[in-house]
Amino acid sequence: MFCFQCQEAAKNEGCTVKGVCGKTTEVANLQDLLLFLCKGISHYTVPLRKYGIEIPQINKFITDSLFMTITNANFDKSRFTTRLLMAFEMRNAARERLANTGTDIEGITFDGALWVGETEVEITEKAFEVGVLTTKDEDVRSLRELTVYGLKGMAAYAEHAFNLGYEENEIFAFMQRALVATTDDSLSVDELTALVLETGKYGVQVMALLDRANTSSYGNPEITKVNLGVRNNPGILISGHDLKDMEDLLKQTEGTGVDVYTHSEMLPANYYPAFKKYSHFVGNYGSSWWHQTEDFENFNGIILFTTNCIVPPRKSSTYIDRVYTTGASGFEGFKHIGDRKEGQPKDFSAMIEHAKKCAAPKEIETGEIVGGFAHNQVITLADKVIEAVESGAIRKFFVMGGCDGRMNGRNYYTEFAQKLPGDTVILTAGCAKYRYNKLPLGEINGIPRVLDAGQCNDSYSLVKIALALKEALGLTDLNDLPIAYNIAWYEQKAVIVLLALLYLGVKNIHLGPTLPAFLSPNVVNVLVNNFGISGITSVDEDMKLLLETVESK
Ligand code: SF4
Ligand code: SF3
Repeated sequence: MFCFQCQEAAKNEGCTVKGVCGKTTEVANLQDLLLFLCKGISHYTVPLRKYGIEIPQINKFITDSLFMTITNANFDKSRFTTRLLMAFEMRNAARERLANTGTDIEGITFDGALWVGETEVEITEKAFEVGVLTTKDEDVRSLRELTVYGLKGMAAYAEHAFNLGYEENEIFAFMQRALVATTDDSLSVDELTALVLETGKYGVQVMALLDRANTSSYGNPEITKVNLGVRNNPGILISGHDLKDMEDLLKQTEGTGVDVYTHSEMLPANYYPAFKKYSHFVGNYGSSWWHQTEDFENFNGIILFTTNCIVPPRKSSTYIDRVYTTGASGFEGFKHIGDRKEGQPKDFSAMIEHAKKCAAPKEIETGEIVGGFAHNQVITLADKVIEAVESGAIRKFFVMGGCDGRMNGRNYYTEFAQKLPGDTVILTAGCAKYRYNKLPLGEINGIPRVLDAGQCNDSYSLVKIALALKEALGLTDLNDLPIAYNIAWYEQKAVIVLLALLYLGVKNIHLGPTLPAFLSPNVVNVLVNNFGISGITSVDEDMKLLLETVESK
């Protein structure tokens, strides 16, 4: 195996024996092969579109498959094996459709469009031939992988939107066209760089789509005090990003005596009017994803993963039989809840019965946190915010969204938030917020100093807020706003968020805690020269630099 797609890549170079995340060599190889076959299928679906032929099952299959290979989403070998077999079927169907158009399919020679393997040995051997390192030129490899990781993030967001009945063929078409482009040896470095930026363009489009899907289905997030304490009933702790699962779960648990709590990235579900109305929806329990081993022990009840991030449990963990996965997530040893049947809600009944037999959660903290500052809510507060900026009460905004992770160096973000002067405001989205969202950072004229817009995909909200501020302050360039970007990344959804920001022309982003291992030195140079991207240094140095950049404006 070789994998360097996330911030935990071993030695910041790549995992070669077993993933730091816990992914086994076997699963890593199966994921490589699945991606290879998705590229192969796309070699047929891209030309099919020239005939106006769209195959919805394939669009869904490729989207789900990309999503399943995101860091910490799915560790279950059998799910990938089944998918490889499905991939062969999908590919055959697409090939046949293309042949029926009269196209000469013999001209399609990409190996992933042709290869069929049946035995485990064949699969294992093939995986060595199709992984990341088969692209020898490190710059080409870097740009190809940057694109693929962006596509994985895009796929995750497209999937959540799809679950709510929102989809755009243009996004599926781009994903497949870009997959094919990553197999094209004739593309120059400049062309691949353009592809990376185009990925960012579709990143904006998919986040806008998901925002529409979420807000049309559940209302606009509103300022909410989220309870951190517990009640005395058995509970279900729901984690991940999928709001449709949240809806189905709340409906099915109503009146059963089972309470619902959010964990990690599901916290923003508390901000939606459609969910807030349920009296058995108690609040948020615990912290960001990597604290789960401890949080799940303490919770005592059922845990439901709707997406990443899963931490493989220790052998001694007592919660293993209380965990369920659904959607793209999976882990051998956890129970999996299958997809919804056409037009029906997902069936959580067995899990709810199981929950009834569990003890109530142990209280690990009390109090509240405030969130719900997505674009619609902030824009209704616009006058107050603009007045604070114009009077100097707010000197600067710091976008500190993104991911959280286990690395010790991430204390940087807590310290940074603590040391920020009192006339600055943090704008956040994603699980990075857990590094500072429980600190007593106070308010400015009634505006909290940490404004949480929601999940990582709600970074789109932060962009909408920035655009509205630009307009209100009569500026022409987003980069003239008093906003600094100090973003933390971990997995591939952060990659699509980053590419979306670059596409929108945001400059001088600080990215940490380390720069991605998949960026070659030359690609880093392109990002530095064209976008002013830089890594983080020390809290004090970065603070000085980022505060100065504003003052000079
Ligand atoms: Fe390593 Fe990250 Fe890949 Fe897991 S996802 S194998 S930690 S680089
Ligand atoms: Fe977090 Fe996994 Fe990235 Fe969605 S839940 S931001 S790390």
